Amino acid sequence: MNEKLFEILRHFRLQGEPVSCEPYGCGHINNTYLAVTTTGRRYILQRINHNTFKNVAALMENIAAISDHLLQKTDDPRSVMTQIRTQSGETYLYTDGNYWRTSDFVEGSICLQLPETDEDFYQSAIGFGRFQQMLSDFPAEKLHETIPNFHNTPDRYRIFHEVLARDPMGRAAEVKPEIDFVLAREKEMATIYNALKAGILPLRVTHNDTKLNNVLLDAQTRKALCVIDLDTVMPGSSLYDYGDSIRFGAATAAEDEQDLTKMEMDLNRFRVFTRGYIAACPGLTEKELEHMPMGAKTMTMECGVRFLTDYLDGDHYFAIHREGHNLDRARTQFKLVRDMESKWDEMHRIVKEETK
Ligand code: ADP
Ligand code: GN1
Ligand code: MG
Repeated sequence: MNEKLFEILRHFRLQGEPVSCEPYGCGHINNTYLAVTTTGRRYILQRINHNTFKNVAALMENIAAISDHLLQKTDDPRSVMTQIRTQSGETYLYTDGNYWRTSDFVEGSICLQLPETDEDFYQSAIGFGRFQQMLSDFPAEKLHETIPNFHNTPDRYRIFHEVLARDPMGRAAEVKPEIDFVLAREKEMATIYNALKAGILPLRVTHNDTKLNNVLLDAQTRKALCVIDLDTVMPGSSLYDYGDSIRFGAATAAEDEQDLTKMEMDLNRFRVFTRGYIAACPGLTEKELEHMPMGAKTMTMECGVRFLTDYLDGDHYFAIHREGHNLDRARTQFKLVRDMESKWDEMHRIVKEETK
């Protein structure tokens, strides 16, 4: 196995010869490895999931354009991911039916699965907020849509209905309470999509996958350092980024926690992230601010719907590490949605307080 990975690594312009290459990180989509060479340099090697990303060339063009844009706005090269080219100058390698890319490992950084302190979460808000702000003058027409309808929540529901009707694994009967939970909120979950379509919310260039583990913090200062996982950067709503961060980082337990009594949305974390995001994105409109709680709820619900759909469909999309993994993930999201519903007025009050 390692020899195969070394062979792939040798296609890239690395400093030194590869000496190790091991699976790394907690992503659900790509296969990620940490590679080390004889010089001690470290690299991230990824097999790009081309089931998810159908057009890898377009995807890599997006990443190159975004990184160039960001690089022009910073003096710190560690704050932007650096892709390593292949010996022939390409941004990715296609071999044996797979697509591979390599980037510098961002040294002296940490990547968290849950915030350890409020300040960590605040810094992630600064990181993602600043990223959004820096892309506010990026020409959106240059971007390819890497996953069409990615945060089109009504379309996620449409797919859910389709899979439910087929029920290919015969799993629907055992998850009736979850299905009912999803269906009861279908109409409300179109709010953000409709507001965006009607022009009430502005279309921006957004990251669209703002989990805490997609932003690196500086290990020494613990300040926001570098936004990673740029595969889904596309035109979207700031509420997608804000909401997805709340979904993941304001949660009191891991995304796949099986003990649901541990899962809540922490209002203090909600406040801290809201404060950081508003500080880093001074251009947010009144309508965007007003819709923040709905953004958090919608992104959480949408993610739960996607996990449940994948469970019903036989787990083809999200990598699973145990039986029922996607169902566990769906359940944590629904528990979070329920908790947000019980804290709804407070969420609105907090946004108002942080806007003043
Ligand atoms: P996925 O799309 O599967 O989530 P990511 O690009 O997010 O893949 O990478 C998975 C994990 O690998 C990240 O959460 C992070 O821990 C780590 N990682 C990725 N790129 C880098 C990098 N350039 N430097 C340091 N760590 C990285
Ligand atoms: C996936 O790639 P990763 O693990 O950062 C997914 C997100 C989901 C998330 C749930 C391209 O993110 O949309 O919110 O899992 N990414 C893609 O953990 O589908
Ligand atoms: Mg990721």
